[in-house]
Amino acid sequence: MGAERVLLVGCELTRGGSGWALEASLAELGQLARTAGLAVVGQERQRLARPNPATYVGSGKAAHLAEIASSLRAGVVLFDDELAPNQQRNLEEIFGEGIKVIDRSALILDVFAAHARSREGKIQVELAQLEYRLPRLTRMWTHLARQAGGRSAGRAGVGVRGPGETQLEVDRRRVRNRIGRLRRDLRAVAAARSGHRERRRRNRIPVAALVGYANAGKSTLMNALTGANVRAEDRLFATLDPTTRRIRADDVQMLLTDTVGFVQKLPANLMAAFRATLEEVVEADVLIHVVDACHPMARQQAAEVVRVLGGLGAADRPTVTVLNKVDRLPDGSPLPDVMEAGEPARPIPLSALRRQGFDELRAALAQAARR
Ligand SMILES: Nc1nc2c(ncn2[C@@H]2O[C@H](COP(=O)(O)OP(=O)(O)OP(=O)(O)O)[C@@H](O)[C@H]2O)c(=O)[nH]1
Ligand SMILES: [Mg+2]
Repeated sequence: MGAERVLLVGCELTRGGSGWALEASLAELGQLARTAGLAVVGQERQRLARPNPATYVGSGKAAHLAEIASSLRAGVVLFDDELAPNQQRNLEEIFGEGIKVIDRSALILDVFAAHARSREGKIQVELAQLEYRLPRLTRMWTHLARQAGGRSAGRAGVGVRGPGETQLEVDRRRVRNRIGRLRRDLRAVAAARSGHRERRRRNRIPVAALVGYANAGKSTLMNALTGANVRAEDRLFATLDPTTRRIRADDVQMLLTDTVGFVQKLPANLMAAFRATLEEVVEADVLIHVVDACHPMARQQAAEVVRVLGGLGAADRPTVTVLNKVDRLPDGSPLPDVMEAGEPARPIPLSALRRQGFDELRAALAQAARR
């Protein structure tokens, strides 16, 4: 069986753009789609003053997309921006049977679900997926079928429990119950994790956390510095679960943690669900911000990481910024300028693959840890 065929759709809002060129955002969406095992068969764009409340794109464009999708034999139409539940439903109606409509958030959740290994990671992903799906459950699979025993079937309103509920209401209740359960499980795992951190703190071992955009080379650097055997691959979200190892930076013993990378437009409920994992980052003494120096959007990627860290309350943490993959930069080409205005330290050029720049990194780490 071949991979499922997907048509990408990106919109450029003429107001309130994010600074990401549409092309770059679509390229990243395509990379995410391939990571999820989909085959990208086409790309469509539209410039919009504001999203159409019913169909996100304009209604003429929606009809046009239906034609293109069927001529390309695409089974999935993937939107780069988050669709409201009703927009998704309306589009599915326009595209007709056999064509699924999903958005970047749903895709990211799928990729996370496929990569989660630890119990905690799996709980976090399932929680985020259910929260995403809850408002999107439809009557499609239920046709308002009344449950057996529904006496007051005709008059049962939303929120009425027990006999008389529609199948949709039952489904929603099940999902809500499951969400409640997952939240409790997560609290228990998070408590164990914070216990670990507490012990580390008592042992006074400083912790450095690798942070950065997805695919920047965090795990490769982790492996090179610590001899760990973390999976490092040329795809987004290769790492979800945090790994921690000891390192020596000059005369300072430290712990180094590798964790999930960021991309733009990470779904908010995913960030919330990953709070416990991300606390490893938030509570680190030092951050190593790994930037892919070869990436055409290096500057925007670095800014996005800084923005996400700010949202997590870690913006003021001592940070060592490294420009990774310099071995791939053509000779004489300038390093990208990724520093925020007013930042004192210069970024350290480095190659995790060739183990270049490590002395300077160790010295900077030791200095930051002693502070
Ligand atoms: N040329 C070159 N490639 C590198 C370097 N560091 C990492 N890579 C490659 O970049 C890709 C991504 O590396 P990872 O270490 O998995 O990146 P990551 O930041 O951990 O990615 P996620 O876990 O997905 O966020 C892999 O194909 C690496 O081989 C480097 O210094 N030079
Ligand atoms: Mg990784």
